[in-house]
Amino acid sequence: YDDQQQSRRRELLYSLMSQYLSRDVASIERYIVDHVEHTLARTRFNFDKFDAYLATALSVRDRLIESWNDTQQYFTEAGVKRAYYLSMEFLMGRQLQNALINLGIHDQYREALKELGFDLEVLEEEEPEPGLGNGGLGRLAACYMDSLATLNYPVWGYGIRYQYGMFEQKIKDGNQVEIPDFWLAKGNPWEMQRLDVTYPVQFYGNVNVVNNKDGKLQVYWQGGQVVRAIAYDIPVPGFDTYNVLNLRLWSSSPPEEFDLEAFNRGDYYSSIGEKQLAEKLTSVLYPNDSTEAGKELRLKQQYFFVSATLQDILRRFQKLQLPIQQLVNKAAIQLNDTHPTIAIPELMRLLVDDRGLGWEEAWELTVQIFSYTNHTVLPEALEKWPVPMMERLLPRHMQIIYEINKRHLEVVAQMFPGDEQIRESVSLIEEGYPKMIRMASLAVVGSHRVNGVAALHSQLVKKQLFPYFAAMTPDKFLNITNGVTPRRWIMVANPALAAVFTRWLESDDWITDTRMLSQLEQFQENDDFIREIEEAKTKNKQRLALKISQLFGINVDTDALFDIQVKRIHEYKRQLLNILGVIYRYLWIKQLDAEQIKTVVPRVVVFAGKAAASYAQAKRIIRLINGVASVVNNDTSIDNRLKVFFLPNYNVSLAEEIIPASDISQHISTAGMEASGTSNMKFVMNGGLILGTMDGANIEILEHIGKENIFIFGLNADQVEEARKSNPPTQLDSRLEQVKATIANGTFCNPKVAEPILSCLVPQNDYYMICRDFPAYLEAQNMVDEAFKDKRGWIKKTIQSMARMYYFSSDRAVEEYAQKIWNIEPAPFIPSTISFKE
Ligand code: T68
Repeated sequence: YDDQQQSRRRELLYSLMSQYLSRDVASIERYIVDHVEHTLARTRFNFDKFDAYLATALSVRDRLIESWNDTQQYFTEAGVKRAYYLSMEFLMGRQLQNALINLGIHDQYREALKELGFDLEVLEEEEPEPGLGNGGLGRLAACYMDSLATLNYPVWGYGIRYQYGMFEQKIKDGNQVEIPDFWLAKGNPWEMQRLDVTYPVQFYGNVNVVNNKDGKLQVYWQGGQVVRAIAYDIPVPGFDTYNVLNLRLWSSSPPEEFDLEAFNRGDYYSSIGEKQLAEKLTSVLYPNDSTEAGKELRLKQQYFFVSATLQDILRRFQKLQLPIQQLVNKAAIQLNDTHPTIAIPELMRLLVDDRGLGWEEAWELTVQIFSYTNHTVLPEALEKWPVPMMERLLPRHMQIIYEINKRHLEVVAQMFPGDEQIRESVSLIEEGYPKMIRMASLAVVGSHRVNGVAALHSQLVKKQLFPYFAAMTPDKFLNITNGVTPRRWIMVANPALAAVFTRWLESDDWITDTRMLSQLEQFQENDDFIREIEEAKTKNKQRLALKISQLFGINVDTDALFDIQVKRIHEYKRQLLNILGVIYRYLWIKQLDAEQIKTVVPRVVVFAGKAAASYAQAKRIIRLINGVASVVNNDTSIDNRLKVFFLPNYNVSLAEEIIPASDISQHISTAGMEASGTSNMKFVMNGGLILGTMDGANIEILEHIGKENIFIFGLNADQVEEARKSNPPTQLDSRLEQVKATIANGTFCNPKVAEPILSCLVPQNDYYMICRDFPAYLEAQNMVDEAFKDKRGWIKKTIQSMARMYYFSSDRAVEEYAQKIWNIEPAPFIPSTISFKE
C-alpha cells in the first residue's frame, strides 16, 4: 500500500466502527436478539431461559471488549508501569449482574429483557458460578481485581483456567458428598480464547553447561516434556469508569508438534496418550488441604502458570525495546501466597541463562520486581517441596535455588556468625529425608516487600514465622489489612440496603468512596431511617427464609435472631464450638417451663461451608451439625425457639444471599490462627453484628466500629500461646460435660462418628482451646440475646457499625499495594480525550 491507500484504509476501518455500542433499551434488545440468531444459531421466536442468559451475557461481553481494547491500547501507548497479580485462585463469582451494575446499564437491560419476555433477575440465576478457588484467598483476588479496575490501576491478573473448580457439596444422610464441578459444560460467555497467545512450558530434562566461544559458561536446559499454555482472557470491568482490566487464565494443551516420533512410528495411540497427559495439567483445582501436600501435579501447575505468565510479561516488555534493566520500571509482580513462588528462580533463569545477565544484577532486579503476600501462619499450611522432586521436574531451578540459598546463607553468617541454629532455621532447604525446599522462605528472600493481611497477622508473620528474616531486613515487612469490594458485597448482594444508603446520602458516590457512609451516623435516631434500615434487613431475611423453606420444607420466623457461620470447615475456625453452644442452648430450653420458654429469644442458626474431601475431622463436624439440626428442628417441645440448618454448597452466590440476612455472624477462630477473615467485613457492612475472638481483622473492626458494637470473647493470641505452654486445667466446665454426654449417648449421630470429636474435648487435648473458651462463649451468646431484645438499641449498633466500616473497602487496600509495594499510578482512559472511537 502507498501512503494514500493506507490512509484511506484507516478512514474506512474507523468509519466502520466509529461508534460505541448504544445504551438505549431498543438497541440493547437488538444486540441480544442478534446473538440469539447469529451466535447461538437459535431463532428469536423460540429460545429458552438459558439461551436468553447466554445471548445477554454475550451482548455485555461485546461492550466489555470495546473498553478492554481501548484500555489496553491506552496503557501501552502511555507506557505505564503495570502490576501483575499472580494467583492460583480467582473466585470471581457470577459476572452478569456485576458487569451490568459496574457498567451502569442494569436498568436498561432489565427493561429490554422485560420487553423480550424475560426477567433479568431470573436470567442472572442461570449463570453457573466458576468455582476457581478454595475460599478467602481466591475471593480476595477477585475483590482486588474489581477495585483495581474501578481505581484505574494498570494491573493484570494471571491464573489457571481449571476445568474442574471447587467440588459441588451435597449432603446425604448428614454427610458431605463431593460432586465434580465441570463448570464449563454449557460454555463460558465471559472468556475469550486466545489461540494466538500461547507459550511452550518445559518440564524434566537435563542441564548442560557449555563453554562458549567468548569463554563464558552457557547453561542449556534440554529435553524432557513440553506442554503448551493457551491464554483465556476475562474482562474485568470497574465501576463508573471506562477502564476494563484483564484476567488471563492459562489452559494446558499438547504442543502443536506433540510426540511426532511416536506418531511417525505409527504409534498413534501413545501419541494421543501424551496429549491427554498435557491436558490433565490444568484440569482440577487442588483443595487447601495438608493431606494433598507434595503432589507433583500441583507443582507442575504452579510452574506451568508461572512460566507462561513470565513469558507473556517479558514479551510485552520486549515490545518497548528498552534495556532489560528497565523491567523494574515497567513491571511489578505480586505473589498471592507462596503458590507462584517458583517465579523467582524462573525469572533468574530467564535473566541469567537466556539474557546473559550477571547473577548479582539479575538478583537485584528480581528482588525489586517481586513481592509476596502471606495468608497463613499455620505451620502445616506452609508450602514445602521435596528436593528430589524439584530436581527431577525442574533441574535448572533446583540449581538456581541452591545458588540463591548459598548467597543468602553467606549474608546470614555475617549477621549471626557461628550460630548454627539460626543458619538451620533460615536456610531455604530443610534438612531431612527427603530434604525440603521452604517456599515461604524463598518468597521472602526473593521479594522486596512481604505483607501480612491484618495487623495482628503481620505481627505474627514477623515474630513467629520469620523472626530472623525480620531482623535482617526489617523494612521488607509490612501490613496491608484485607478489604472487600462494596460493589459486589453491597450493591450486588444487597440492593435493598444500597437503595437506602443512596436515598439518605442523596448520592451514590459512597459506592466508590465508602468514607461517605460515615455520614449515615447522623440519622441513627431518625425514625424513618431506622424503619428503612429495618425493612431492608427484613427483606433479606425473608429471601433467606424462602431459600430455607425450599431446601428443608421448614418455615422460619424472620423476627428470630439469624445467627450465621459460613466459611470453610476447619478445626481452627471452630464450627465445633458453635455447635456445642447450640446443643447447650437446646438442652437449656428443654428444661424450661412453658412460661419461661416464651421469654427465650428465638434463633435461626445457619451453617455453611465445605470440608476438604480428605479432612476427616471436618467432615465429622458437618455430620454432627446435621445430626443436631434434625433433632432440634423436629422437637416440637421447644416452641420453635431454635432452628439449625446446614446449607449445602457454600459459594460466592450463596454468600450473596446469606450475608445480607444476618443479625449476628460468628468469626470465632482460636486467636492467632485466622490471618484476617474477610466475610467478617462483609457481614458488618450489611448491617450484621459480629460475635468473635480477638483474631485476624476482628481486632481492627473493633477499633473502627467501637467495642460497644461487637461481641468479643475468649483468650487472645498471647493467652493462647501461654495456655499451650502451661499445664491444662484439671476440670471441664460442667455445661460442656453435659453437652459431651448428650453427644456420647448418640442423641445426634452415631457415637462412632462422635468419638474422635469428643476425644479432642478434654483439657489435655485442647489445641484449639474449645474447652477453655467454652464458658466465655456461652456468656457472650447470652449478651447477644440481651442486646437483641432491645430492638432500637440493636439497630443503632448496626447503623454505627455500617457507618464506620469504610476502612475495609478493597479500594483502600489496593491503593496501599499500589503505593507501598508496586509504585504504580492510576491510568484512566477517557474516551473523549484520546478517542479511539466516538
Ligand atoms: C485465607 N487463606 C485466610 N487459603 O485463611 C484468611 N490455602 O484468614 C484470609 O482472610 C484470606 O486468606 C485472605 O487473605 C485461604 O483462603 C486458601 O484458600 C488456600 C488455598 C490453597 C492452598 C492453601
